[in-house]
Amino acid sequence: MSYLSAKEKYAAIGIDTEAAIERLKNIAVSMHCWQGDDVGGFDSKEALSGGIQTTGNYPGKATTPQELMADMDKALSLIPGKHRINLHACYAVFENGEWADRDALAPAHFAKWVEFAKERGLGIDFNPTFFSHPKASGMTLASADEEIRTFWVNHAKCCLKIAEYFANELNTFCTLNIWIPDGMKDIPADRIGPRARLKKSLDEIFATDFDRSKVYVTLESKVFGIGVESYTVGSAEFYLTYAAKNDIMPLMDNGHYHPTEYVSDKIPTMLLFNDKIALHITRPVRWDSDHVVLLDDETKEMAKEIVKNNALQRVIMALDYFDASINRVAAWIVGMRNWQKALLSSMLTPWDELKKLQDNEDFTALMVTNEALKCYPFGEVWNEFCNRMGVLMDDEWYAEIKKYENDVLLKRG
Ligand code: RNT
Ligand code: ZN
Repeated sequence: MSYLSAKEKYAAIGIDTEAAIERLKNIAVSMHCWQGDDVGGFDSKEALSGGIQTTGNYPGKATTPQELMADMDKALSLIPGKHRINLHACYAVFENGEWADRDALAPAHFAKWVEFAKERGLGIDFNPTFFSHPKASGMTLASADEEIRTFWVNHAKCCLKIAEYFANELNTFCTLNIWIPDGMKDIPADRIGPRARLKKSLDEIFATDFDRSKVYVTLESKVFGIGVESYTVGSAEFYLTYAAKNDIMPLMDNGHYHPTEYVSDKIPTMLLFNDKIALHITRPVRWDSDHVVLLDDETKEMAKEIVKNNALQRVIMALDYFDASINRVAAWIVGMRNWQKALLSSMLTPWDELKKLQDNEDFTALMVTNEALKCYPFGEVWNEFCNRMGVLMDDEWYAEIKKYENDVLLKRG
């Protein structure tokens, strides 16, 4: 089937494929830099900590800022559209032998990233890094040790400044996402104490002056991590309540809930009570495993709740996964393209019609129609989109990556 006949088929059910293609062109997704080096960063040789883990040792990992930037460039060249990049504080680029600890990071340490983003017309999103650091062996913002807690409060304050710098330099907002690994392996004696300290730390951080129209602060909750299985300070209700009371944006990572809970079901609720929300799009396999995003049912359901509810301007979309067992550049491309496909697939769905069936309680027709739609020629529209955006098709781009692997990645020491 050609694009033209696909276009006709969709037109017959009231869907304008041209409008969908136009809409998709303007959607920027934030691509996380940490897929490129297994969440390593450049500011220390510390092992990854904080209860998150990459597994695998596929060759060719980026080990310098230059390599990471080259790999991101390669990935972006095979992803249709203009996007954003997402950095962590541990990706500071130090020059001429200088180094700064996390509580002394400054905009200058990210000048190379601004240069990179400016040249390519990308926005930057940012994350303080509360892990992989000697002072993060226990709790961070919730620490009972006042010196440690203050160190991390200061880190977050530095990051607010850096986020503002990104926004000013790049003329677009900067999302600043706070996720801390604080929790306990075993049953806590005191659950409220650490949460009270986290609340206090957040209050101190947000008491600093920053431009909320440019820096969108988001808070990411979690249910558990490796080594912190029994208790997580920054739980869902903790951050939801804090965010609601302090005019801050909640961020939902779809790996951070009990396995029978779905973020697709949470999105519509959150949209009723928040101007904007943020997502970390990932693929949890049995746990918060951070597998590469596929075009699976839950990914499509999440996209549906954004597109159908006309919330593309209200949901900040970032990817978050780290797979070290496959080609890391391919991992970016697969995940980014799949999220775009999920959005497109929702744009090609006659939601008004389906909603009517639901409201009329015509559940048989709803099921039949939904199933029939699954065989519509969505792939033709996706290919047309890739074609118009000047990027290779799904069955073409991997050859480019294989070549890059042989020419570049495998030559890395
Ligand atoms: C960890 C969170 C967090 C991290 C990144 C590296 O469980 O999902 O978003 O993955 O900040
Ligand atoms: Zn996340």
